[in-house]
Amino acid sequence: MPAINEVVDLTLEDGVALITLDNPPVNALSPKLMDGMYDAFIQAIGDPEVRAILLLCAGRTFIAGADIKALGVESPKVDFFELQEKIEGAGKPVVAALHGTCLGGGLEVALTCHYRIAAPGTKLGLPEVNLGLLPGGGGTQRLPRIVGVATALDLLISGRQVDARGALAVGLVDVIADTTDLAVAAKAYALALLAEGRPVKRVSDLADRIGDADAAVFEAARDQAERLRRGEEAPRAIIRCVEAAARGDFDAGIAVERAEFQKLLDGPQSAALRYAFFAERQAAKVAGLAPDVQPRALTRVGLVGTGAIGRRLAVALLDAGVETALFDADAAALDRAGAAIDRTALILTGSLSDLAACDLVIEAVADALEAKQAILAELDHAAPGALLATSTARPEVDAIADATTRPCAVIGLHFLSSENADRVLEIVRGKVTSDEAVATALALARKLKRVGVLSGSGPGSISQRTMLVLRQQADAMIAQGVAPEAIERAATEFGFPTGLLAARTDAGTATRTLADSEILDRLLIPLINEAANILGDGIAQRGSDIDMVWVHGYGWPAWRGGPTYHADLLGLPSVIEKVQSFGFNPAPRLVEYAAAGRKLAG
Ligand code: T1G
Repeated sequence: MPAINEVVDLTLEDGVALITLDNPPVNALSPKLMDGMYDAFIQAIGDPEVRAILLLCAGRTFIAGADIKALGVESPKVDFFELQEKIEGAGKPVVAALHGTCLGGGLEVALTCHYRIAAPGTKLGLPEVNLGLLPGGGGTQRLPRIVGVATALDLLISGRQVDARGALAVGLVDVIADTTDLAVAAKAYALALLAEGRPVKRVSDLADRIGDADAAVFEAARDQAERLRRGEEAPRAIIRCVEAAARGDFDAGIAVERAEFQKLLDGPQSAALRYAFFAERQAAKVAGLAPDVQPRALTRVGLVGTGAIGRRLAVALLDAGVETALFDADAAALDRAGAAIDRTALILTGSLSDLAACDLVIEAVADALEAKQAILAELDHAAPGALLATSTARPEVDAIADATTRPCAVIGLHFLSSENADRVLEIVRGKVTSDEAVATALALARKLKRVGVLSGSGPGSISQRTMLVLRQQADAMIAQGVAPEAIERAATEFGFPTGLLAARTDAGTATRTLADSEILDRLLIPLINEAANILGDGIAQRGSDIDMVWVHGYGWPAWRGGPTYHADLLGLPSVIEKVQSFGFNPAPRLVEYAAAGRKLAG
């Protein structure tokens, strides 16, 4: 049998048609992949030699979802539902062989197959809600029919993944492969199904699990949506789709799902969340890094300082599987930290020389320049082969690096950890910090499941300069008689988590009332202007990096993209007018991009 196209192959072995997809890096459902799948299924279904069909993927994972870049931009010749009807309607068993992360449209395709076999370690999920969407390929109708309404709502609203065993337990997969070669196991499974004369099993025909929901289940789902995703539209749309599924008419449910999906796809929240998806990944791309630079292995990391940051870091590193040594000269403090961290793998030491074997040593001592310079100078000698990092939130990375004989080996690691969002690691590059140190810091971010964002050191990092402006604006309004609670309310209405500005308690009585929109302008417009200054100063590589610091460091609602994304939505000329109305000088980058019609987010 010939290859169908460059991403879909069709072969025949012992009466089993193998449809193999190969669309790196994650076998995303691009239009070409979908068109190729459709042609392959037409051929395999129509071929009398073919007694069963196997759908499997080459590379690191089964289909990880629709091609997010193509959504709303490029459509396949064949409608996704037409492809699904072809698969599910096949008169011969269709088996999906799953591995890696079977997500979104990938799981929806798998659910239209009649049987599913998964390699151990496979993860499955419908994470569309993270993109401001819902499973637009029948997922809201088929998932409840397998796992029941309550479990389906939880999976759809949280967007979480289940592992192969969990999927087996709830019926999402039928069997877990017991060999490392999934294709061999899947083919054997298909042949066994034929030998046993097992019928085709259509998920859309299942009905006994969707009757198990009463109004309380949907009410609980609405509460979960409000708690987990305040202000987001997708969770409520998902609930409406699952309510349609619970009514039992599959085709009517699909019609509801299609309409709700399109509305979300056309809406502003999904556009922002898809922007944020790629912005997160773009941040890890550092221009100018030597192409052959290798990060350190991060086998063992040393920590100096047993305060809150040191303890939090020790736990994060140990949980990421990194051998961790914690130093404090004060034995009692070390014991207290050891007891609080309570991880047997943690190495506690009172001698800096024990850190000599570390790839990286991070100082997390009190936030005073002299103390940081002193400890880095000692580490310079105690751990001569290690990269050195200062966890300062202050703009003195260069001054700290100069306390050592090898400033190129020194980098700043700012673990933004507000209680609202702590998924960003701001990597502050000193004037002479080496590419190796930057690459290692990015690798550390990945290991700690944080978004690594590179910031120059200058008069302040991305987070320091922008947060400072925001606080100054809040303080100025309070000084003019605006109630702190009013500022807090406007910020939370916008979507910030509560406590962002930690309203000051020493404010006098409120004598001035401003509309929420005015408060927001006074908070956000100067912040945007400072972001444009940061870009102009070369402290941030791109606007979307600044957005990631705010979304994952301070809880800017991801469904609003971030400061520079927001500026583009407002329109840069309008932003400039407001900047001037507040008495600020518009950043040159803002003026330049407005004149050129360019996007600040980049
Ligand atoms: N579309 C396009 N590109 C994607 C992609 C996708 N779905 N997923 C990943 N990539 C790119 C990513 O940008 C990066 O590119 C590279 O692949 C590696 O990704 C109809 C509408 C699969 C768990 O939401 O969760 O299906 O930077 O760095 O850490 O109902 O990617 O190398 O150029 O993240 O190993 C639903 C999203 C889509 C899954 C792998 N699916 N992806 O994580 O690698 S909507 C998702 C992920 C949908 C249907 C609906 C993760 C991953 P580059 P990576 P990773």
